[in-house]
Amino acid sequence: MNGPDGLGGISRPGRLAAPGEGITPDELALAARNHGLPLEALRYDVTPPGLHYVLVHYDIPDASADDWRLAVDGLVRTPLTLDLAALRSLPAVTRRVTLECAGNGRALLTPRPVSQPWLVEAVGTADWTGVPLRVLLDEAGVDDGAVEAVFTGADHGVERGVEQDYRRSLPVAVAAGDVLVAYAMNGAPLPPQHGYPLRLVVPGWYGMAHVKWLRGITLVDAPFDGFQQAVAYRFRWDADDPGEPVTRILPRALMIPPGFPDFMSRARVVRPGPVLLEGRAWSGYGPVTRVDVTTDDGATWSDATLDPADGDPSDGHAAAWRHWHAPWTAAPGTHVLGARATDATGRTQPLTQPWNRGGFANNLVQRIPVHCL
Ligand SMILES: Nc1nc2c(c(=O)[nH]1)N[C@H]1C(S)=C(S)[C@@H](COP(=O)(O)O)O[C@H]1N2
Ligand SMILES: [Mo]
Repeated sequence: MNGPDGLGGISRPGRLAAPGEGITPDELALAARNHGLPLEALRYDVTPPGLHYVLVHYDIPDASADDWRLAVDGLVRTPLTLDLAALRSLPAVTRRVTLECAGNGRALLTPRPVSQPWLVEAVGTADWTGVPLRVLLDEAGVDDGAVEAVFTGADHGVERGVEQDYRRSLPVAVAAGDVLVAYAMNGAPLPPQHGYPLRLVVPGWYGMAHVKWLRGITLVDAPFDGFQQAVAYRFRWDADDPGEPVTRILPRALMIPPGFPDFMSRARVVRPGPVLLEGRAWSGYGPVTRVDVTTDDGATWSDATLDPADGDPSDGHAAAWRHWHAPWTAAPGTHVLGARATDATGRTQPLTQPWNRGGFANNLVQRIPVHCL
């Protein structure tokens, strides 16, 4: 079916859903490809294979580790071309990192930005193994004039009329910090959907920065103005606003929905008596220092107990989620549960939706209706 552009709608601009407009077939197709974390899987410190959320803009490329090459070029003294064997021969590090899509929460917004319709489940935690990016940058020798590193994936597509390879940049100072070029996830080669054979991992940053199927790193002397940097992933309030870039992950707590679900509505059923409320909390700005829990839809809040931070704390960076728990005694009736994370910088979760046109970084407190029977 051809749209007004004569190309089946491939150059349609981004849009907001009309009042009362349900999820469209296009959004359903995206949701079927890009799945979330089943919330009961919040029970695992490290998300088991296949349960980590997935977000792929175009197609998963056909890739083979045997002939994969990573080029490091642009403003460097010695351009490099590395194969997987060369990368594996360098000292490896493993980091436990919680990854979250910047669009998490989008489908709950009013009006709804029409795109991948996440509710709250676009998150997962993995142990990523690879080479610190700074090792490769040191080996190549970054020129003083370089301001950003541009990362290119092997996937190709068209988005709002712009044909492109998936590309994102980081300022050189960020790239030379805590960033990994990873070839393993949870001790095994990356699965195809998570970037096989090579991806970037940028602890603390929303998912769009973690370029998968990484084939090129180019040092440039001006801020990168590619689509995924200058058009997408910006906080805008109207279509003409140049906006601010989306960067680090805002705090969020999620609760494992207690009891058992109704098949269609996923409303929860619990029995009267003690119920352990538990979940995970994370922030890309610093350690989560507090989680508050409500069982009366935000009328009152009480402190949950935080377990020690997970993963490797050696660099003091809060890269993985923390487990939390709180006791509750369920009484017959309907209750709305929620949890609210606060981090060491004082950032916390809003109680009313933080709307923007792309539906990014919507860390509104999760609401879980529960029927106690
Ligand atoms: N090359 C490439 N890298 C990419 C993407 C992509 O479409 N292509 N999607 C990005 C987005 S928006 C997210 S949220 C994360 C998702 O990573 P995951 O699928 O491993 O969870 O990958 C990022 N890296
Ligand atoms: Mo994303």
